[in-house]
This record gives sequence, C-alpha cells and structure tokens, in this order.
Amino acid sequence: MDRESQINSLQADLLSMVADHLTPVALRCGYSDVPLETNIKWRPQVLVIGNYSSGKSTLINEFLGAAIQATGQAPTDDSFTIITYDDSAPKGSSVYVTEERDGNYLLNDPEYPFEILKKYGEKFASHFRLKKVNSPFLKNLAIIDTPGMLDTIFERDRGYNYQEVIGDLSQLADLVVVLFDPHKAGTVRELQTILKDIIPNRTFDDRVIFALNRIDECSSLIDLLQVYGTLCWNLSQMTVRKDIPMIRLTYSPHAKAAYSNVSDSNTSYLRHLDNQREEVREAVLDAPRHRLDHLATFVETHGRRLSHLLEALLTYRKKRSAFRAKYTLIGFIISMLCGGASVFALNMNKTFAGIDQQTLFSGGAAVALTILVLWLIILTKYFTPVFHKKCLKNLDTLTVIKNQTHRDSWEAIRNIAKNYLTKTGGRFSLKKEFADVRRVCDKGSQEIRETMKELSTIRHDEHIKAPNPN
Ligand SMILES: Nc1nc2c(ncn2[C@@H]2O[C@H](COP(=O)(O)OP(=O)(O)O)[C@@H](O)[C@H]2O)c(=O)[nH]1
Ligand SMILES: [Mg+2]
Repeated sequence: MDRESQINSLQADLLSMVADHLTPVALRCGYSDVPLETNIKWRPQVLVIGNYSSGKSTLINEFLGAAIQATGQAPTDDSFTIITYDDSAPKGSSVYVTEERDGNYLLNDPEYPFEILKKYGEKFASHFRLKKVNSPFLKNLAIIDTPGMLDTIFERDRGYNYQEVIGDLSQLADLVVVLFDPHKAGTVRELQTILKDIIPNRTFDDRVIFALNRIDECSSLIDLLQVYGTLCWNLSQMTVRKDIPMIRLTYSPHAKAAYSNVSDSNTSYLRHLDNQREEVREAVLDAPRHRLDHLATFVETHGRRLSHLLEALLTYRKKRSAFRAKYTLIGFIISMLCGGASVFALNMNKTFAGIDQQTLFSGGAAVALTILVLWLIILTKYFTPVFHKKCLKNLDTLTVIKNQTHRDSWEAIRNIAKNYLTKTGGRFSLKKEFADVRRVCDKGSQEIRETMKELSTIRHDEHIKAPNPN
C-alpha cells in the first residue's frame, strides 16, 4: 500500500470510530447537536492568513498554477474563499475555476463542514464563497484564502465577527499559514490580536507556520535583517511561546520581476538567501498528514471528554443506587419493627385474646408490608428528588479531579452532565456506552498513534509493504 492509501485508510478508520462509537453517545447526552464527524469528514484544509497585501493570494495562485484569486496592492479581496478540487473537471487542460458557489450554498450543504459559521449571519455569508479549481495541487487538500487583516477601526468594521471566523476556521484547518510582509512586519493590530488571543486557543503550535513574504522588497540585506528582527520581537510579544517560532523568508519570483521593473531596488542580497517558498509549499502539501494528527487528537480529546462525562453520570447512578439501597434497608427495618410491634400490641390487647397465632402474624406482616410500600412511595416521590437536587447542586462531587487535563475536560462537560441529569431526572443506563467509549479511548488512540508513528518514518515517495493477506 502506498503512503497516500495508508493515510486514507487510517483516516477512514478514525472517521468510522467517531461515527460508530462517539457520535451516538455525544448526541444522546447532549454533548453535541450535530454528529461529531461533521466537522472532520471533509478534506484536509490549509488556512492562509496575514495582513492585507502580504501576498496571500499571490502565493495561492502560484501553488495552483493560475491566477485564480485577485491580487493587488490595496485590500483587493474582502471574502473568505474556499478553494477546492473539482474531481469532475477534464484532466490535462489548463487550470481554471470550474465552478463558483456563494456563501449560503456553502453554509447549508452538508457535504461541507462550514455549518458552524452560519452563526455569523448574512453579512458574513455574502463574504464567503467556494471555488472549484482543476489544479492537481488541490487533489488532497483545500485552501482557504482570507481577507487581509487591517489596522484602523473604520476598516475593521466588517459587519461580522472577523476574528471569531478566523478562530473557527483555524480550528477546522489542519495547517495555518501566517504571512507577513516587510512593510508591516507584525505590526497590524488585528493580526496581533488573532495571534495572541485566538489562534493559541483554537489550534496547536505545530499546526501554524510563519513566513516573512515579499523579502525582495527590502532595500538591502541590513534592511531585511532589521525587518526580521522587528518581526521576531513582535512575534515574541504575540505568541505565548517562550521560543521564537521559525519564520520562513519567501518572495514570489514573478511579483519580484514585476516589482524590479518599476523600482530601481538592488536585490543582490537575495543571492545569499534561499527562497523558502518551496518549504512552505511542502508544508502545505503535507497537510493531509497534519490531518491525521488533527483527527487523532480529535478522537482522543472527544473520547476522553465523553468518557469523563459518562464516568460522572455513572458515579451519579452508583450514588443514587446506594442511596436508594440504604433508604430501602432503613424502610425495611422500620416496617419490620412496626410489624413486630403490631403483633406485640395485638397480643397484649385483650380484645384480640382469642385470635390464633397465624392470623396474628398475618396481621403483623400486612402492617409491615403496608409501611414498606408507603416508605418506598415516599422514597421515590420525596427522598430521591431531594437527593437528585442535592447532587445537581454539588455536581463536582461526581468526579475526582486527577490532573490539569482532567480539570479542563471537566470544565468542558460539567454543564452537559448537569443538563443531562436534569433532562432525565437521573433515570438512565449508560454502562454499555461507557465501556465502548473507554475502549476507543484506550485501545483506539494507542493504535492510531502507533500507525502514525509508522507513517512518519515513511517519506512521500516510499511505499509501505502491503500486509500479507495470509
Ligand atoms: N515584490 C513582490 N510583490 C509581491 C510579492 N507577493 C505579492 N506581491 C504583490 O503584492 C500585492 C498584494 O498581493 P496579494 O497576493 O493580493 O496580497 P493579499 O492581500 O495578501 O492577498 C500584489 O500587487 C502582488 O503582486 C512578492 O513576493 N514580491
Ligand atoms: Mg488576497
């Protein structure tokens, strides 16, 4: 099996693991309103962000091999564009946009994972679109081009929450490419906020790559070094990381040629530098592998949280059973005592002196049984609801926090547990589901990681030995 097929098969396994084992529980317990796999079933995605005119669309056009996106010095394009492959397009012809769809289509078609963006309203929908392109570059991934980030308050008033949209898209994306340019080396405020407050909460460090683009526009090597230093400083202020992330130095050879014609700049310093555009291209092409990490983390995180949720709910059930068993025992003892007392009282009472022993004991048993039934009714109608309310009030007693990860997952599911207990009144059985989710968490994620480790040792062009069918 080649690497690509191996990746595809692992991806299919992960999806079915989510669909078969996690989604039914997630829907039943109110953990999610839509099947969990909705957000991950589509192709790998690469999100390209940066300030306006940092060269995002130029870079994407170069990857695709045609002028698919509009480019220009001013903030040219104020739309989010999902650029994806058109399988049905004729092969071998020149690269072009085969189909274009608007935001409302994209937000409502269940084939795409963008339903979550519906909440940003009509204004956003009118700035969201899909382009299908027949470029082979897109065979295994989709690229998301974004409107550039801006500085002034007036320009930022877009009519929808731009930063949150970027946050949601970076959560969906398998790779986020952040472009800077020498004119605004990390100084654009909107980008600063996104890198500081949005991206770190929605994705992981290793899914974000940085590039200082348009380096051919520096006037000298010293100028470039100064720009680079400024960007490093700004990045250190924006990212929560202790180290400075790697920043690739890139430029578009085509745009450079056009730029050199209109300016008399001396770009001889570029001879000393590799254009690291190829590295960015490689990283983008490697997004399907990030996809696997993404999916594995997705399965692990949701598996862990669901398992934690079920564990807490089962703890509730155990406590409730113990409570009911204790009170039933108390009721039994009370009813036996009452039954005994009534036999004794009847025995002592002269009015019943002639009654035979059997009738006497039957009377005592009837008293005991009546009291027990009354007690059980009171237990169900009064004591159990009081216990239930007390549990809801002291929800944290349903879990023992072992570490920070456990604390985080409890934070994420606490209200879900509360809602489920309120909705069901505490009457449910989830033992089988818990065992199932547990199995996915323990065995499933271990197997996934092992297969991924195996995959990471295989280069793109190498082949994996097909398993012996015997
Ligand atoms: N000199 C030079 N110009 C570039 C480079 N990349 C893009 N440009 C130019 O910068 C302008 C903005 O590029 P564009 O791709 O539209 O930026 P976007 O707003 O980030 O999508 C266009 O006029 C491009 O031709 C580059 O590497 N070098
Ligand atoms: Mg653009």
